[in-house]
Amino acid sequence: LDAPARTAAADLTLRRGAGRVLLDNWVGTSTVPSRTLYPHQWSWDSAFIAIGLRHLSARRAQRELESLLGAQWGDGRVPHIVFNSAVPNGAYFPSPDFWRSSTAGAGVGAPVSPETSGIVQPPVHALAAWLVHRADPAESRRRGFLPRVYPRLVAWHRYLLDRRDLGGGGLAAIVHPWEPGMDNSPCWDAPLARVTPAAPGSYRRADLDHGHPADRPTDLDYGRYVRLAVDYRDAGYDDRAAAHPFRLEDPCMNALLIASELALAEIARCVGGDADAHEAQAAKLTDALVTRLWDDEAGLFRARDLVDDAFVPARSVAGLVPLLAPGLPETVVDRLVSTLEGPAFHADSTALVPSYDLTGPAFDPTRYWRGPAWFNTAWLIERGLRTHGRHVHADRIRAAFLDTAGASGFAEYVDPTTGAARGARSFSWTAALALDLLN
Ligand code: 9WN
Repeated sequence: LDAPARTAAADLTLRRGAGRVLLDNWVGTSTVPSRTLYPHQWSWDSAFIAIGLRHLSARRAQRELESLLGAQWGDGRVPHIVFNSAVPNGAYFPSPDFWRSSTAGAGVGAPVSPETSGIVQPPVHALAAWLVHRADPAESRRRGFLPRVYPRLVAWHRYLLDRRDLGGGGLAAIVHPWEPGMDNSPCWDAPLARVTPAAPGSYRRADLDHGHPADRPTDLDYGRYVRLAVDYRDAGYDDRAAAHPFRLEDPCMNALLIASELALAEIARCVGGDADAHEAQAAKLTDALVTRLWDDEAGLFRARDLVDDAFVPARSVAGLVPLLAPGLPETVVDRLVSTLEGPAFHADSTALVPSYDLTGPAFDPTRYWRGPAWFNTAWLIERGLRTHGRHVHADRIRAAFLDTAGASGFAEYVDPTTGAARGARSFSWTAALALDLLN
């Protein structure tokens, strides 16, 4: 099927709307994901935002990444949230007084300021830095952008490859459901069932001030998220000391690490680094990804639970994101494309990619990462399809993305069967990635 044609007028309206969202959500040195729900700086959001922002202002896009990397910890981790001290404590939960990074994380090099969370998110940053550089190489050189960010990005990847190789197989592990950026994915149901939830009265969910309860994770999920975060904090955020009762290898996280290692190779060529070493690392990661996470029977990558060394049963969009890796065997690419076109991930009505198997037992079209279609994963899959020359399919996803992003008011996510908006509106990465696809 060919993608439906979009008109120049529709593109112009979308471009203006997307630009407006990014201008409105800019707070001086970074962009909030949403003015209401997420009033601080988020790690992978900032990377996606920079990828769109580069088309409006390369300088701003550089600052977006620099401000995030400015909050990097001594052990190399890039925190998943960098808190804005001007925002009232109760505006988002968990807040700085929960994470206590500057004190609890001091042993592993958390900065004295700003306050941050103690966990991480997927490493889209080197890819973003390279794309930002390419948007305006002269401005990038003038500001010394690449030489400034390169050592930080290298340290960030080293953290993931060393401290987070909890399975010993060469992949980076996640230790909290907030880390893969897909908080309540059914992939985490079984591993989370082992976690005793924190007492309901011990914290207050600020997200429900803005988000509809049916669109957000449940209280039971939150109790478990809180328990895992408190225990990590109480172990000083030290990966050598923490028990990590929740530890998994996630395919999306590792696919992004591969794409970012390849971007680091490009950056290394500009700054006199060792490009070959980054390419070799990407090849090694690709092998490990296929060896450890490819499920040939299911036709997609799966998360591996390191507690029982087994695949989790749920099939999620994270298992399709490895299309981004250029070094995948062709047979794997063919299978991934078939899965993408099959009944589990192709919603005929909208051509959007759901976050979880449409035919799966946990499918819920409105609840967050349990079914809704998200724009960042669509952008990654679109890019992955192009990486492997599957342009017709990529065109279809691009068209569905652009139509739905505009019609939904740049929603955080949408019902994959109807395209109806869910979650926050004027959501930054939806606007940023729309802008990127328009360029
Ligand atoms: C927890 C900011 C973030 C995204 C995540 C998304 C959501 C936070 C939340 O919002 O997570 O980090 O409060 O639910 O799941 O991918 O980075 O947009």
